[in-house]
Amino acid sequence: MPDEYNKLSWQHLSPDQIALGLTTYPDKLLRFRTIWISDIHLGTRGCKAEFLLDFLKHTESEYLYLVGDVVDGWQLRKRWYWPQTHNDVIQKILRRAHKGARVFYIPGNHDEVARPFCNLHFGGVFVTNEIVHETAQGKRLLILHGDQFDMVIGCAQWLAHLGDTAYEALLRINTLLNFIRRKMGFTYWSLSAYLKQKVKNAVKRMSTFEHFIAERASHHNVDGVICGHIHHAEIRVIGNVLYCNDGDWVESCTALVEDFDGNLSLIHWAEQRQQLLHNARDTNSTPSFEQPAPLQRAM
Ligand SMILES: [Mn+2]
Repeated sequence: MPDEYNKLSWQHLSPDQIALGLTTYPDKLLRFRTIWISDIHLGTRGCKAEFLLDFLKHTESEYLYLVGDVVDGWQLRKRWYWPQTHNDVIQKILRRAHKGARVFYIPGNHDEVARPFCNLHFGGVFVTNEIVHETAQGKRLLILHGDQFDMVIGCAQWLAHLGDTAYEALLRINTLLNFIRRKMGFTYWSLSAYLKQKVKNAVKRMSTFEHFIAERASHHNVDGVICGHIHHAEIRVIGNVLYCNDGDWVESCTALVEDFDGNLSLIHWAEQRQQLLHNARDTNSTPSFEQPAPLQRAM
């Protein structure tokens, strides 16, 4: 069954197929010191809530950071879409906070309605615009959503996600287009060159975004920065700053995690799930980290 799950193109799974894949390894649990997730876009059809629920079911952490765009207020305002699974995601997160995990919520641009509630607690979830996390190695990481740097991104972002197949198809369309243009007496116009330029610009903008954020972090006297927003998971060093992006749960189903030694890594849940759970401990084994000490009562 695990192999079958791996072979499936998970973006086009039917609910039955999802159930098939996700019922494997019911008792396995991955433990981390910290988990960062963002760009969940609850309230949209694109949201991969089943995969996120599965991820939440099989993971545990002392700290959980929700790095923005958890709920897509823009889409919900246009058309109400709120299936049970989206409710379950919220419930699971709140339950974590209830069970003692330190949960932080950094609103993004799609859930900017939550921004006025910064510096307040809701059901054990602390809402904040920016926060610094200290890893087990003592590294200080600034966490923000990242839309503050939107002016450097522009609108042709989707072009950067075009795969090779799509690009090949465009080349063929271009040939056909110019055949017609020639017949009609027009001059050659390269659609592919035009789009290639657009893609190049989009990629350039993305890297400008990353550099902007890294720059910002270097002014904050921190070792690194963690953000979301551009739906592109990554860990890399820019200048003398560690740049981390936790990706999204619309396309890539990615999370950033910190282990108990303070090492950061990215998890591509759909691809790595089977392997990770195969190597994981059973749910019932002893926790690998100390629960926060209960409050001492003065005698
Ligand atoms: Mn965003």
